[in-house]
Amino acid sequence: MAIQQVTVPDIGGAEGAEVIELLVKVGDEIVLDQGLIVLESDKASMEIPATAAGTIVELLVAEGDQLAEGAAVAMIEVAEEIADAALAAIDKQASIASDGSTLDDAAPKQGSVANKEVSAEKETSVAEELPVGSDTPVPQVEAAGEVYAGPAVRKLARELGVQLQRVKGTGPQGRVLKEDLQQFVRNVIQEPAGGLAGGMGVPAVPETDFAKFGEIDVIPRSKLDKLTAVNMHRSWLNVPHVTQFDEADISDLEGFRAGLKTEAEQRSIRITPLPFLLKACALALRDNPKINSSLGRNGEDLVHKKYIHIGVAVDTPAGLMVPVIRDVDRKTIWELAQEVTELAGRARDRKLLPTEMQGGCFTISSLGNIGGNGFTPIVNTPEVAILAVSKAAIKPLWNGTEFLPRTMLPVALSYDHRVVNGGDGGRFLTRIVSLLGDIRQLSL
Ligand code: CAO
Repeated sequence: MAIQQVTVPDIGGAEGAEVIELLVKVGDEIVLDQGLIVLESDKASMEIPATAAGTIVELLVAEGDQLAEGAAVAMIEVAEEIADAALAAIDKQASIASDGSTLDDAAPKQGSVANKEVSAEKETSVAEELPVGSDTPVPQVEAAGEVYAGPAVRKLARELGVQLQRVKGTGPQGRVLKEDLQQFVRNVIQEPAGGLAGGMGVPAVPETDFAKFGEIDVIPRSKLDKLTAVNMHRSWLNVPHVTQFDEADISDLEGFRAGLKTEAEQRSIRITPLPFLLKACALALRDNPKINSSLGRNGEDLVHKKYIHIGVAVDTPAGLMVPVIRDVDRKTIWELAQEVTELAGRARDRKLLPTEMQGGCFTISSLGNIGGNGFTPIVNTPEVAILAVSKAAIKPLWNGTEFLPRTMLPVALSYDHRVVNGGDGGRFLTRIVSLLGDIRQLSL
């Protein structure tokens, strides 16, 4: 029987990801690609799949561990028929290895790297302390001295000048998480500072004892939900938002889409209005480069991007995720439809890589299948604009002589008013509406 070690694959440059769930235990029989553990990084949660079918003989990680690429996850006793093929492959690799090492030699090396990373986390912080007034209340610290925190958190603490001992950790064994650090800084910022006239700042919402008013359940929020909250709050506080509304007449587009039904079935592709929206946004972004930009150097520069990558907000049981579709302007409607379905599916199965959620220039948030006739989305910084799409409805439209029943799609564009002026926003949204209203322009 061959034993195979499963390690963490390339997780897209994430500095470390936390084990949030063990999906198997020692003795479990597993199939190829079956999820073994769930990792959660700052950007995504993902399952690490089995690289062979067989039996789990050893699990090398526990919930709360921080893992990097190459860290050992589990040992699998490979099922017999696969083992023969695997052994043949190992023999072949061993015979061509120039330094004479075999796969068995490599396994402990990977394990020792992972172990080193874990033990390195348990060290005393020497970071400088945040300059807080002596009368500023500070969250309670469980224990002085040693602090449990991952390398990414330590790095952030150093950058912010926060002494980690002062931060209350809410992770396993009191480990300090990134959100704890962010909450600590938020608390400090929100406290009335003696130096500011009138104690200006964002007043904290007072704690409420809800149990006083009736029965309650307290449910810990998922890491993804908490990260989304931090991102939303940061965008909301940093970006002066303006939201502009319009309606696109998509009657012809809907007719065209209905006509694609048979071909879509043959191609096994589900075609919704979303790929057309992606295409319209890509063309409008190409014509309005200011919307396809980000602020650089703290507002000193505007970074124009020559690529058009668009994020699509996906509602998943674990929380909101925004996979990014690359080079939307260069893809066909069929390609876009297929990619949206594939990425949304993997987002819901927690199989997206962090790199698949990076590099977006613009975001579409569609609640079209849910309902509502409009909402004001929050800009997904460092992007400068986002499009909200609501449910299409048939409405009477005056054509100059009579009212005609037309399918109208409500759209709303929120933009960062530091970068995008009303005129820019208006032109951009009008272009999207015009493209959606004229399927010929969209396909050119
Ligand atoms: N008006 C009317 N019907 C619409 C529509 C719209 N604007 N958009 C989609 N539909 C229809 C689709 O055509 C489909 O029906 P048919 O199969 O009969 O054609 C049905 O609604 C279901 O669509 P869908 O939601 O499965 O697919 P989609 O391509 O429209 O959207 C995705 C994919 C991933 C964007 C969506 O499933 C999703 O997760 N939306 C939520 C995004 C979100 O949470 N935004 C808020 C973020 S801020 O909190």
